Amino acid sequence: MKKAIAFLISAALLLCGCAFHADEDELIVVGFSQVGSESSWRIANTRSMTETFSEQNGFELIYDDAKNKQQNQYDAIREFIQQEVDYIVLAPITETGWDGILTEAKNAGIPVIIVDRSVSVADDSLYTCKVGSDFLEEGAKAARWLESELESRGKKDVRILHLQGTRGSTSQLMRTKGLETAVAANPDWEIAAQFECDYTEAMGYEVTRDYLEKDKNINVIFSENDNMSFGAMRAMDEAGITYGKDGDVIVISFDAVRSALTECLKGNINLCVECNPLHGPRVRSLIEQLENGELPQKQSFVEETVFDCSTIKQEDIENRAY
Ligand code: GZL
Repeated sequence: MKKAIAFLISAALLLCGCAFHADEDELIVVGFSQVGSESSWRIANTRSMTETFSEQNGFELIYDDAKNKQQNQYDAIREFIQQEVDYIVLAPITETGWDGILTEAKNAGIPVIIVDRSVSVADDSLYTCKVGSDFLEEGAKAARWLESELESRGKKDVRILHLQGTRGSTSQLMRTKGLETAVAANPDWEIAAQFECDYTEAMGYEVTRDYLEKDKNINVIFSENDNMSFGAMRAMDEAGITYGKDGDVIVISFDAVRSALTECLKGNINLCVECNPLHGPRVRSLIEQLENGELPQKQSFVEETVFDCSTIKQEDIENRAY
């Protein structure tokens, strides 16, 4: 209840433009509901959050791994409310299904910060702010690169095997939209098949292996994260299909974790689209603004780039933090 009163005071002070500072000696208690540990990206994201919200930095972090189940995120948020945390940070597994639980957090007077993927709620006052990638731009970047790559090869028609991430997650919805928009604009492009592979290497492998048994006429693999790409590459190796810079199949991959950039440097992945997981400092900055009685931007995006196998250098990899 103490926290709720503090939040109401801060909200009131905020409305009259005053600053509200928690007791400087008290740790700021943050409840963080994480999706799971499905990918290299997620591991790096969790590390960034746990390293940032340390006691040394003035925080007490209560961390929950939802193991890719939304119900576990509901349970974690209710636990955070019971423990009267100062802030709830949610990395939502999918976009929908959050109105009820976020209303409970709002009624408890606990600010909610959305990180990474987004939520689709009827009332956006249910969360204070969100920080993540512009996933539609990521998808569009990949599509623009494919258009120019095909043009440089004097090739127009392609058949695309599309490996999708967790269905209904913002990253899947928007990367898919980026591709499908480009396919609609390029009549000679065909999506031969789309499969949900849940961002895991195992599913990327199994789905690609099974698909190639019945159809090897694929020119592009559009894989919505690096781990699924690694699985698809293993399946193509087994099927005797060449890929990458000098191969028959173009591989487009998202996240750009170090192991994928290494494959890109070797010429095995044609394009790595960066999706930066280092959200710890970004979320901390949002909390510090709120602690100082400021109201952060509702949505902040992360600057990201792409890596092309024909231009990537060793030092691009050495400078990477994940
Ligand atoms: C993107 C993130 C996605 C990554 C996957 O921000 O939500 O989830 O692309 C991860 O690697 O599993």
